[in-house]
Amino acid sequence: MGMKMVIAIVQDKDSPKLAQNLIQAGVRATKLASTGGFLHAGNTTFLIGTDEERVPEVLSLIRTSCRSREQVVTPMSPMGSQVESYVPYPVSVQVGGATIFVLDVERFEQY
Ligand code: 2BA
Repeated sequence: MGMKMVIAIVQDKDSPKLAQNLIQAGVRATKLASTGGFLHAGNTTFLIGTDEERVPEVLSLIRTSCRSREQVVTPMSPMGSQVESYVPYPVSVQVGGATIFVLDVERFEQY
């Protein structure tokens, strides 16, 4: 039976709920503190190694535990902007409920 690695990047706000739902379903996971490259804000990455046949269940647990939100970002002011009339105004971005990669696991060992 094939094994998959599900990598799910979720918002910090959703991570306790997802962790709890995974445990309840008997799905093993590792949580990593991560940082979004664009927002430079904290998010959480879950590494979930699971049998191939449980992947749909895992994806549905993620889908029901996480939701997308609008986040306001204030862009950094350009250099020297303090002398001129640069007004950095906040822009809103939609941050997804979860960004998911499903990878084939070539080999799994535990010692
Ligand atoms: P961030 O990189 O902080 O991105 C947060 C949100 O900002 C993104 O939400 C997207 O709506 C927007 N965004 C990101 N890059 C952008 C760009 N170049 N131009 C305009 N808007 C941009 P999501 O797409 O839902 O991504 C949420 C988080 O998932 C990301 O946080 C990042 O940590 C991760 N992620 C998304 N796509 C990824 C990928 N292809 N590889 C690795 N990590 C990814």
